[in-house]
Amino acid sequence: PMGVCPAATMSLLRDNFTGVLRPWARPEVLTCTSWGAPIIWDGTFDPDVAQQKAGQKNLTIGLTVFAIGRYLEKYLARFLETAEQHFMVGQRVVYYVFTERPAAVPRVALGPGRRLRVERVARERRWQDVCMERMRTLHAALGGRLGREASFVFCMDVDQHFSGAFGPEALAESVAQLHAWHYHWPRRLLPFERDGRSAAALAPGEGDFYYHAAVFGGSVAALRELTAHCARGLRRDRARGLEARWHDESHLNKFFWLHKPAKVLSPEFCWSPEIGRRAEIRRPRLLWAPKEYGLLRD
Ligand code: 2GW
Ligand code: MN
Repeated sequence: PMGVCPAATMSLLRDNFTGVLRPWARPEVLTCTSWGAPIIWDGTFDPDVAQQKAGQKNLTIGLTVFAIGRYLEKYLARFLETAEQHFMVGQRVVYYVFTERPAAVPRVALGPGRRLRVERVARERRWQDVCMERMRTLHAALGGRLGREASFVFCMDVDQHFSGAFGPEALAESVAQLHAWHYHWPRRLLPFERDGRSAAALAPGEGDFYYHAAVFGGSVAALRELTAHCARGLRRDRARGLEARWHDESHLNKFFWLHKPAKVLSPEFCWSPEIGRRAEIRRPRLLWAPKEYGLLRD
């Protein structure tokens, strides 16, 4: 079956960060990539062992989120409250909220070992620029205090909430999220940027998976590279009057094509309830809020 890994890959998997993976526990899905990175599905790891191992390393895990304009009132409180219940419980966590209105950030009760920092950013006029500016802002933050206090960081969209444990099984040098709408599509139909003039372009036949920019993570060093790459590509495209099909997400997909992620998260980690039930989606960890583009994208 397609989910079974070759022996060489299996030994790579055993050496993986958590060292607790059971890829054979989900024979009906793909549990490793062609380059030997584990694809994390529910049941392929032991959350208790992952937590215990991460605890021994005494990590600080960063979680960054942008909440600009109406997205602050609409999504931030629930995102943070549910992160308190589910994100890296038992580890040291530092939230970084980027907003143009620090005073409006809701006061969320934080568990022990968990802190929240608020960073002021300028508000971009176009919504596309709100999304794209994140790469440059993250790059700067990773080179500053965030980079000094965290060892691993996850960068997420705010228009979603946690609905299940999102723990240290998701940590690795670099982590990409399979896009819930596209994980079972044929590769040639994936919505990569195909315009060869764009820095984000992938040629026909290129592209492993379509990754979702709502969740990506990794070590500070890896994320410094990722954000630099994406910010550079966005800047080059803009200088040529181009904008990639899915904005920063297109550039993220180009980066992960060139620099393969060390770990891939199944769509269970960031699921869209609008898709409906799927047998292979056992326990979603994050759920997207319904899209209200008509209301919010003006
Ligand atoms: C973005 C688009 C239209 C209207 C508003 C905004 C907006 C985004 C905003 O007004 N304020 C704000 O804080 N944001 C932040 O950018 C927020 O963290 C949000 O979750 C993130 C991405 O925007 P979002 O969630 O509306 O876009 P999605 O869910 O369609 O995102 C995918 O595609 C984007 C590029 O078009 C990004 O790559 C994103 O990471 C993807 O998940
Ligand atoms: Mn989103």
